[in-house]
Amino acid sequence: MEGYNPQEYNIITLERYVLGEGHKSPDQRIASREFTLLMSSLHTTCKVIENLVRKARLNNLVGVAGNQNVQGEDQKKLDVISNEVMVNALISSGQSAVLVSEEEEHAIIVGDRTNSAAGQYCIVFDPLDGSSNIDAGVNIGTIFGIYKIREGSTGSIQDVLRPGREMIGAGYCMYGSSANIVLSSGSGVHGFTLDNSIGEFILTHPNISVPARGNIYSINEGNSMYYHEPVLDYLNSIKFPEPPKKPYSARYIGSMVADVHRTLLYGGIFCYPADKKSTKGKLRLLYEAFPMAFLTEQAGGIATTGEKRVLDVQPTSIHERCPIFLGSKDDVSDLLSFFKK
Ligand code: AHM
Ligand code: MG
Repeated sequence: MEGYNPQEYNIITLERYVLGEGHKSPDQRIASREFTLLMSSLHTTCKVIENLVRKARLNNLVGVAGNQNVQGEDQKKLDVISNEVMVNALISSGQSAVLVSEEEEHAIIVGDRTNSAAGQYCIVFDPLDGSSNIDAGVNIGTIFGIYKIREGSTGSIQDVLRPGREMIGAGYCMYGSSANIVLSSGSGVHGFTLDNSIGEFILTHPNISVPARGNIYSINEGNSMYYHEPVLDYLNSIKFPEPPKKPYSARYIGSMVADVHRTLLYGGIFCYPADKKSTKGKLRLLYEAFPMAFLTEQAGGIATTGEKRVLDVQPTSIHERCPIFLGSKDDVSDLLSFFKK
């Protein structure tokens, strides 16, 4: 048939992708009906949150909720509602054992709350990251990481106080000009775009690979007066390079999801360092740094604290913070050379 390309009609939805991956995988932790159900509840959650975000201004969902979270930060109405949506969806999926949310002071042990058998997965998440950008309609996102419950456990905080390298999957959904889910269950990183007309996430970015070198740096330079020497020296090296090298461009949105998304696609480096004011940095280890480090490594990049691989950090509490530098292999290696001096 003229003008007919069968490939154009071979649409891979997120559901189909997860089912296919499960069937292919020798890894029993993801090759199961249970994992598929969990992923399905996660991506439905993202659709619900995306809908709330799009209509926030119209439905009077902008502004603060009047509470603070455990970090002492003002919660926005959308932070609170997104958390509610996500906790409910994950509990009712029947697949979760432990939930850790940025918006919940304590870990939720699902078996205790529901009096029913818990599932096998522990999900750590930031339901709506980039709170300072919500009211301006700038890109924000949901971040999640997944651990399989430890052998013999029925769900306890120890199931999530584990290094990020033990995660079996991680991802984020960015609510921007389109909604994009980017995820990995340990075999590369794949991106899906929501087609609102059919209500499905469609595979649009298979096998995302972060370029080995970029020309963009992303950091809140307003904090420069607090930075330690290695970070200052590195920044100088990319802003005032020896000719014929050209200086790097600065891009900083202030939503980790959006800044990391750009870094994965275009390359370069994203940084939230520890400094003289924030001695452990700002970003949370379990549900911000680990998932993004997992994705970066799966895409062929590096994620470091400056001292060690992010995924090797041993968490001691669920809301702890961690410095992070992630992105292109060559760019992050250059940064690390300043830490070694
Ligand atoms: P949040 O979880 O309260 O939204 O804070 C996390 C956000 C990240 O998305 C972003 O990378 C960072 O905070 C920006 O912080 P700053 O405004 O200090 O640059
Ligand atoms: Mg956050």
